[in-house]
Amino acid sequence: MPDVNPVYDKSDISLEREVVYRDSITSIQDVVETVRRWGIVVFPSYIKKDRLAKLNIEFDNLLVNRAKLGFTTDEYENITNIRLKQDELDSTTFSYIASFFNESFMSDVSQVYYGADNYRLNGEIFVSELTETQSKQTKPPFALHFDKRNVLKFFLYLTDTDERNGAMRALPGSNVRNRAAREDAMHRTALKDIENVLPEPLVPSMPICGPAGTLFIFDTDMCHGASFVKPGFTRRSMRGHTHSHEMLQAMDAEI
Ligand SMILES: O=C(O)CCC(=O)C(=O)O
Ligand SMILES: [Fe+2]
Repeated sequence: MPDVNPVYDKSDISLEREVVYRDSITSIQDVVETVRRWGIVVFPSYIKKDRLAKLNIEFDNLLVNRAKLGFTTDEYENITNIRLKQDELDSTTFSYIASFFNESFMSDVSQVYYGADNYRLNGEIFVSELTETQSKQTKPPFALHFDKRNVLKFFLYLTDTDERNGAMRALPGSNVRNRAAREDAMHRTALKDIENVLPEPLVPSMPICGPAGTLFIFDTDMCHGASFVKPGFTRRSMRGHTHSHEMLQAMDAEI
């Protein structure tokens, strides 16, 4: 059983699009307040076509050359996930990725979210391609879950994304109670042993859909999980992982 009670109070959660989607970039305060309250904020078409095209070229370069580049790569269940370390990334060859994940918008958000000097901005960048999901998946990243190790994620879709090609599903508002449950579990259990998978369909969710260039910012205490990818479809994405120093220390202590 998960460490968290799967029955959420209706007044704590919302599946209304308007609650978390924004038509244009809003203030840092709105972003931080929305992520604190609902766990996620979504900016469809955050980046424009020309910049998106450059990011896609760098994405292809990473995928093709992944064996030579020296980063850890996970390949399973039709997922290819390259785990970039920002401080080891060649910022000349991959200049668009490096500058995207260093934007002042992201550091301004992180600074207010975690407090000045209490975070590492996008220390890891995961570059992922999902193709057809072969069989029923019952584990993260597909199963609805919260992350055992809490992170603020800057998640960018490089392809138009909906439920057919793996849109991330989310339960806005579930972060508040999950956070309490996770922090409580952290005191009793090793991080790796925290029970973090939620039962579906008892726990509902909404797909986070958007055109290529959509950015969403989410706190991984919110219930989330990828949709299955249908035959012939692909999802490409990149996400920056911004940890608090406290979480980085807890992760170091694990090793
Ligand atoms: O790929 C997805 O849609 C889910 C990813 C996930 O679980 C995460 O970023 O923590
Ligand atoms: Fe996750």
